[in-house]
Formats: sequence, structure tokens, C-alpha cells
Amino acid sequence: MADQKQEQRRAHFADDPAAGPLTTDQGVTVDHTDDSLQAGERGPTLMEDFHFREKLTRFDHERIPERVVHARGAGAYGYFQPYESCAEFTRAAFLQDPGVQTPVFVRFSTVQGPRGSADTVRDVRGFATKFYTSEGNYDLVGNNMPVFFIQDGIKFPDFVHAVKMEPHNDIPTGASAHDTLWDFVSLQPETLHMMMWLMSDRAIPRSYRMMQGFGVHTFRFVNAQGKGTFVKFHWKPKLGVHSLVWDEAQETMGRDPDFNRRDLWDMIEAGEYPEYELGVQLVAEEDEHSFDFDLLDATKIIPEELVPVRPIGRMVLNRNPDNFFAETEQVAFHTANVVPGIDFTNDPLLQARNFSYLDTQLIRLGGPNFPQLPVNRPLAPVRNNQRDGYHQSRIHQGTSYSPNSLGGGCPALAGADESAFRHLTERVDGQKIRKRSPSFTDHYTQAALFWHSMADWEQQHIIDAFRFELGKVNAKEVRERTVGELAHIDHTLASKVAEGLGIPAPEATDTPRPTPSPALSLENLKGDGSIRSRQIAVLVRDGVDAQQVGGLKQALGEQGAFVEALAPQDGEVSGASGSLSADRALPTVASVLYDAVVLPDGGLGAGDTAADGAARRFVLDAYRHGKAIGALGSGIEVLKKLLPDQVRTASGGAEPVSDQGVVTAAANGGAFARAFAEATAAHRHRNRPPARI
Ligand code: HDD
Repeated sequence: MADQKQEQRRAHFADDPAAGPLTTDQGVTVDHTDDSLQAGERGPTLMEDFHFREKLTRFDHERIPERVVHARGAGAYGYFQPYESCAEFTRAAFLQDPGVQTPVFVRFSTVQGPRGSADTVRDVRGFATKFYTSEGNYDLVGNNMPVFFIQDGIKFPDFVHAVKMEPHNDIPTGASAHDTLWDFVSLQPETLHMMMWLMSDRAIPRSYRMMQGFGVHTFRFVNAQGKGTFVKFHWKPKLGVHSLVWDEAQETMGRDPDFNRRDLWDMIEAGEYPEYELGVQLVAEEDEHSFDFDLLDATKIIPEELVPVRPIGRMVLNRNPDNFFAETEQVAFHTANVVPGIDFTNDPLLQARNFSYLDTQLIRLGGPNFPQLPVNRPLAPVRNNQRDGYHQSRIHQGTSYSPNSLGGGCPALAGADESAFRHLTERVDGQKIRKRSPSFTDHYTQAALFWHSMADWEQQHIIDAFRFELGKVNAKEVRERTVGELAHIDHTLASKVAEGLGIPAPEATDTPRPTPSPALSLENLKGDGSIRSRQIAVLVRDGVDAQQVGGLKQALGEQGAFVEALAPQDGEVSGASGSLSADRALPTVASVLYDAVVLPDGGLGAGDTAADGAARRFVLDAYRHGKAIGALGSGIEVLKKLLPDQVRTASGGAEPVSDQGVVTAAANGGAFARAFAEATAAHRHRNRPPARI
């Protein structure tokens, strides 16, 4: 089944441009497209030139409105496969048979910035999956954080207006560090739990391949007997959860604003397919009220220590789209796209979403027929009486009403023995009322849970992020009000943020101190511990030990890393022991685009050319950003000069010395490659002494 979506897509491919000459939209052959039809060589352009008018008109209409949120994204196709049957909990067909692969399309996104904004901004990342199941499309429209800013969707326009660019000057692009967002946050404490996540390193993922995804809401599984079970969805990346550091993220915005998008594309092209495990937290209906928070409140998690995440399947993304606009831009997700066996809860945020997505797509995609677009088209047959509208591309035949006799009563309704979507029968009883449930009012306990579950360095990054963001807020009262709110989470947090802002520490308040949840810390989410797909730079020049570089490339490449020789310019590099080809010219790249760097024997850094200077900056940046650094032979001397206080011990022999991710050895051998791979797999070394720059 995994290939069926590809076959369906292929039927929509445009005519082969190599199969014949250029034509108009009407299929008329064109032999001249560089000059418009004019009355005389210098004369006016003639209205009669239909090719010219068509070409310009089509160009003038190429753009559609970008998404009101999540405008910038990147997508990929792949498949999902369950580990075992989930029939006990859900009748969803795609979760029954471990032998069945269901095609998927996933779109990752940032939230605040417009389509052209940078990838590595501090922001939530969207993680939306469309499963083309045999029973129709199921969309799991999630984020890389398990909670949300608000509890009721009626506040969504307020929140989005606050976080988006300010209305008078359209600033800032792709950033939350501005007055209106923090004004809103300081007045709306339900945002605080999510703000803790947003200020953490979760908001600057190293890669879409290295972040979790969450359905956020509590949904419902429904089994064949009609029994419901509450469910929260989790995506766990096989490579572990890894983040950038803030300084690195900011520099990357300039060096490669497409950093995450490019990474996804390149790795799929290279056959390094992103993989995620789908897990579920299941809660029996009878246990709905057994937590000290409300399952319907999207600002709360169910700590994994209370309800473990049960793995139920895996998803592999193995194909890039052929056309960004047709597929990634026109894909339309909707929380209400559910299949038999998956249902909603009364979470008021979810209920609002179930209205909003279809509504926004009607304007964004120009009418009601967008489900016919190839990327949105289900694999399951579509038979109904919906008709006409803009961009209708199906030719319906026969009657279009129900009941009918003239059309043979078709399409008929599903019989009791057939799999149809049937809403869970649930008793609903209550006063018509506009009021937040009292069970939604604790906004601090889980914010504190997150804070107390962080490692020291994670807490420091959160403090730094609050200082950065609030430091960009002009309104003094907004800064103070926010710090006042933080004091309800943790007094140390609030005091340290206050100190950075130069304002008095708030009064100590009675703050909650929940038992930490280790599952929340990046320290415990390192994945398979491999260096698969890590980008490693080796700084080379004429005279380098080419054999050593070749050996390194092989040893690290065998473990799945991508090793690139960076030289002062492209072309051949003549080494002490043979020659090698530069993979990239140093001026075209930067340290922030790599996970680790090696100074080989005879490599760059020792001399006083511009390239040596650039190489030294490269290594210093890698050091500041906590990345693995390797040095071999004369490379060690370069490193010692650069970081005299930090290279505390260096190896003079073949046995490598590894200290805080700085790995040295006289020569490359298996032991160096192993130690360096280990330092690279650790991703970032957070507790290094600062470099003197
Ligand atoms: Fe939303 C897009 C995720 C709350 C209204 N949302 C959108 C996308 C993702 C999410 C991943 C991008 C889909 C894509 O790639 O095309 N949204 C979430 C999550 C939420 C959430 C995880 C909270 C749990 N959203 C939310 C609320 C509302 C919306 C409360 C409105 C009441 N979201 C939208 C939207 C968007 C959207 C305006 C913009 C483009 C689109 O839908 O197709 O309708």
C-alpha cells in the first residue's frame, strides 16, 4: 500500500517537458518566447499576442495567501507501519496489521514567521502528518511541544495577533522577543507552561529529524465494541532529540536561513531517512478524573512517569516532494480529518481547531475542491453528493442528492456491518455557560514541573532565553509583570531573570515543587547514541596529511557521518602523503553548519593567511557552541594556541585524550576515530569553561 500514493501522484504529473516543444496552456506549440509581438521592431506591443498575455497573466497569479500561522515549512512523503495490532483500543484500520504500510505526508514548520523567514528561530515547530489510510485520510496535526499556549480556541486570534509581527511596522520576523507577545503572556498565565518550553532548547531543534512530535490534545481511541480510551500521541525520533545553542541558532539564520529545510531534503536524498516511533499514552475512560489536572486542558501533559508511552509503530520519511508549491504548500491538514477508531474529546482548544482548519483552507486554497489536489487526495474512494465550486476537477455523473431513486439510490449509506465513522456515544449534560472550568485553573504546577525536570545547563539556557526575550521588551511594566508571574513557578528562576533585566527580584512566593519528570530533560533523550548523519568538517590545505584525512573520512563515514574536507578553495589539495579533493571551499560554509570539526596534521590554522584565520574562527565557534573538536599531530599545536586554558591535557601519542569533547592524538588510528565519534555522538558539550575571545 505504501506505493499506492506514489502511483496516484504520478497520474497527476504534468506532461513531460522533454517530449515535445513549448506550448501555451491550450496546447498550441510556441516557437518564440523572448520577444513580444510588436507593430514594428520598436513599435507598441499588440493585444493580439495571446502567448504574451497568457504568460504574464499566469505569472501574476502564481501566489496564494500563506498560512496564517505555520507559513514556513518543509515536507516529505513516507510510510507508517504499526508494530502490532492495536485492536484492543482502536478499530482504525491502519493500526491493525503490522504487515501493512500506510503512506504518509509530513509537513514540519515554524509558527510565527512568514514563508520567507529563517528556519532556526526560537519558535514552536509544527509536526503535521497525513496518513492516507484505506479508510480515508487521518491527520495528526501536532507540534514539537506537548502543550499549548491557551486552553480555549476562542483565544487563538488574540494569541496569534500578540505573537505575530506587530501591526504598525511588521516587526519582528520569526521572533517572539517583542512587547505584544510578552504583554499577552504576562496577563494570561495559562501561557506559562508553554512559555517554559518555548524558552528551552526545544525551541531551536538541530533538525526536524531530531525533534519529538506531540498530538497535544487528549484524543480518543474507539474499538470495534464502541469502547473509548483516552489517548495522547507522541512521535519519538530515532536519532534522539537534539538542539542548537542560541548563539549558534542566531548565526545560522544568516549563514543558511534554510538550515532545517535543507537538512531534511539533503538527508532524504542521501538515503538517510528520518525515522520516528509513534507512541501512545492510554487512559481508561473510568480514570478520566484521577489526575490533579484536567485531561481536556491542552496546557497540561500527562507525565510519562504516571502513564508510560507505549510504542505502537514507526514512520519513515523516504521521498522528497517533486514540487514544493503543489505538494508542501498546498497540503491541507485538518484536526477533524479522523478515521473510524479515532475520535475527539471535549477539549475546547481541539473543538475550535475542528472548525478553523477547513475554514482557513477555503480561502487559502481558493474554494472547496482542495481535497482533490494530489497531495490531499485520499487513497480511499470518494463518493458523495458534494458538487461544483471553484476548481472542480472531477467529472461527476448522475444524481447529486439523497435519497434518490433515479441514481439507483447511490451512493448508498454504509450498513451496520460496514466500517463507517460513528461518533462515540457520550452523555453530555450541562448549563449553557461561558466559563472556564475550575479544573483548568492551575497554571503553575506543570510549569514548575518542567523547570525542576531540567538539567543545570537547561535551566541556565531557559534563564538566558527569558533575559534575551524580555530584554527586547520596551515596556517596563510588561517585563516586571512577567517576572512577577515567573515567581509563581520558581523564585530562583524569577530572581535570575530579574537580575539580568536589572530589576529587583520579586517577593518569594509559595511555589509548587513537583517531583521531576526525567522524560522531559534532553539529557535523557539522546536516541540511539550513533553519529548517523552528523556533519563533520576537516580543515585541510596543501601539505595536509591526506592519508590521515582519507582514513578519518572512512572511519567516520562507516558510522554514518558525513565528513567534508574544507579547503581555502575548491579543487585538488596536494598533501604530504598524496592528494585529495576539497569537498567545499571554506569561505562558502561556517562552523554553525557542522556538528564537529577536526584539525588534521598539517591542516589549516597554523599560518597567517585569511584561510588560516577563518579556520581558527571555525574552531573557536565550534568550541563556544559545545561541538566535538578533534586535533591530530600539528593540529594540536593550533588548538593549544587558540584555547590555551581549555586544552588542559593533550595526547602526545597514539592513545587519544578526550576532555569535554576535545579529542587529541598524535596520529589517526581506530582509537582516535572511536573517541571522536563518541564526543560527536554526545552532540554538545555544555559544561566547557568559556573561551577567551
Ligand atoms: Fe494550528 C496550522 C498545530 C492550535 C488554527 N496548526 C497548523 C499547523 C500545525 C498546527 C502543525 C500547520 C499545518 C501545516 O503544516 O500545514 N495548532 C497546532 C497545534 C495546536 C494548534 C499542535 C494546539 C494544540 N491551530 C490551533 C488553534 C487554532 C489553530 C487553537 C484555531 C482555533 N492552525 C490553525 C489554522 C492553520 C493552523 C489557522 C493555519 C494554516 C492551516 O491551519 O492550514 O487553521
